[in-house]
Amino acid sequence: MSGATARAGANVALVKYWGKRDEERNLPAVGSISITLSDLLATARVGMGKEGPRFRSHGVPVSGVAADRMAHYLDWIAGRLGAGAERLCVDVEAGFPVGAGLASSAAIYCATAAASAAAVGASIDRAELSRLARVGSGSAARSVFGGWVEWHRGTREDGEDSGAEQLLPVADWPVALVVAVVHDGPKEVPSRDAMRHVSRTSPLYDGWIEAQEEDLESMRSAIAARDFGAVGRLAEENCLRMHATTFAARPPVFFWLPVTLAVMQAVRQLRADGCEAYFTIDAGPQVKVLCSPERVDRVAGALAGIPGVVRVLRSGLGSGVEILDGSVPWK
Ligand code: 2P0
Repeated sequence: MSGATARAGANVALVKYWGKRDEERNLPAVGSISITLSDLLATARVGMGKEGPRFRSHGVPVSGVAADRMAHYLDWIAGRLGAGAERLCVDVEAGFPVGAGLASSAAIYCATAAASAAAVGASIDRAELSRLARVGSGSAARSVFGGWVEWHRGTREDGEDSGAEQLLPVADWPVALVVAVVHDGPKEVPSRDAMRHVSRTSPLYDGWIEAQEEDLESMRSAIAARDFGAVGRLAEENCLRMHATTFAARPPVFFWLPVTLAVMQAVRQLRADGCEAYFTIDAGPQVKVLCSPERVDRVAGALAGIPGVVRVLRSGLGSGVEILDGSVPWK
């Protein structure tokens, strides 16, 4: 059986993707800007076979909605890559909690897209790969690239202008991220469902869309200027605005736990004490804290001491998806 293996890192958005303009093609209602991580990695091995489960995790068959979603995607990408007759299957391994608000779907779908392209011998570049990964999970479009990344909203109906590009490679500005894991289980509401519900029912959603372009512009400038304080402040504001849309939904969606707020307060206290660090939170209760590599130990130590913090993860910035083995014209 021929096949290929790819590895991708999760990414964390500093200006968030929240809402879609097309659910089938995963076209976002807004652009977003993220950093790709080096230490929260997922590996996907894609093979071809007439029988057997389409989706395994660490060798164990996955069932239910997640399996149906992956099978649908594998059929779609095989068709797009001109290998429609092939029945693709995938085995993924994530080195961090899945479905817990740690962007596992970004890493998994990005690695699956890259391994699929390599397995069928498709000759595509990273920009094309980003658009293919996007259809699996929107945020996967960003994990194709390393360092600092922007995913463009695009305006075309076919989505051909909605992919990611690199703003800065890792070496140009290597920041660090500390994750306070405050809840170990799967999250209550998948982000896909929450996004749909919020965009349909929250009276604050229109304001979110309206403010996004300015945040994107300010974030691009802050990154270009390597202005850490501006990046951090914008990231916190954008995150809080996204969560405000969820609180205002009918019925409301709460991703936070009490300890989520305790971590946010600890980050503000660190700043008051002269340790520059900024938080962001995605569709779950975990808090991700941006700081410089020199401050990781101090930040991690402070977060680990907060009652209710289960674990602290540390990561640098990664260099984007890579093929580990397979016969690959993929570049
Ligand atoms: C982000 N999130 O920009 C935002 C912030 C969650 C909060 O991207 O439906 O799993 O697969 O496109 O990519 C999570 O959404 O959603 C996400 P789908 P995805 O990181």
